[in-house]
Amino acid sequence: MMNISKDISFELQGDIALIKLNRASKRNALNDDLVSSIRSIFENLPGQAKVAVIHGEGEHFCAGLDLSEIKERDAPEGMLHSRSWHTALERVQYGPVPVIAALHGAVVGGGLELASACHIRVADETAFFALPEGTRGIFVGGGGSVRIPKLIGVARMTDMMMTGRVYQAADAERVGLSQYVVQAGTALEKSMELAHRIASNAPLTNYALIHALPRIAEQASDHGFLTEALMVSITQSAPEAKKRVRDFLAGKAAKVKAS
Ligand code: 1HE
Repeated sequence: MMNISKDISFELQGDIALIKLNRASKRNALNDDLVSSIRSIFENLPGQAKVAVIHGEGEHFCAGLDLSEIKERDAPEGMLHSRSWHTALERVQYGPVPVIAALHGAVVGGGLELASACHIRVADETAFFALPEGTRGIFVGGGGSVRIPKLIGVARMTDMMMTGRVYQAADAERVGLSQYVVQAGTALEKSMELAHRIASNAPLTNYALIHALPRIAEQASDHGFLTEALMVSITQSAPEAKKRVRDFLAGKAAKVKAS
């Protein structure tokens, strides 16, 4: 049974799970309740869901950690708090389905950590990305130091945290913080379009992309080649894959088009 906060909403639109941060008055800042709701939603996704899309209500995707909660926290509490984010965002990244983040306005601090746990980031032109932890005298605690360098490299993340550098949407796409940049107000629409496309993939291929690809990237090459061979042999043995290949050979499936 899902136990979710009033500050987040969940609905199933066909086979797409739509999750909305719904705390616009605090710029969707993530308090403990919201973090545990994110965990609960991703642990309890209904079986019909093939893809999830996460977005934010109001002018901003997410202002990051709710700073009002850290005032009195001591070191052991801080440790457990950070670990609770790790667990929740691990459920997002390594859950059953691909997750798309539809971004606009502030994607900062823990908001960027949440976005970086998703598989695809679609930003509209209003989106801006920053890691104000550096200037707040703290550090990333929601897995950002592990995930964000994989998107943009250690040097760019160091710069963001040391100097407070803010990336606007176009530059963010150029450096790899997002994979798409779209017109203001259309990030959700574009995300839904991509979600429908992804939902039509063979489920085992999507699963391999979520679970095998990032792990292969961290394996030594010879292990990676072996894992890859296992994945391709398993995916291609599924009846669905055989049908898709037969359809292509019979001229019944879409060709790859230049645009
Ligand atoms: C908040 C938060 C928050 C807004 N925690 N309350 N993140 C940050 O350091 C980013 C802090 N926030 C901002 O820089 C700005 O709020 C925004 C650029 C996101 C939005 O600006 P704006 O002008 O639209 O809103 P605002 O007037 O600044 O904020 C509206 C309200 O939301 C206000 O509260 P109010 O009661 O006075 O109305 C703000 O205090 C509140 N608010 N952001 C708490 N973050 C796992 S470790 C992760 C570590 C981090 O994420 S650190 C980075 C935190």
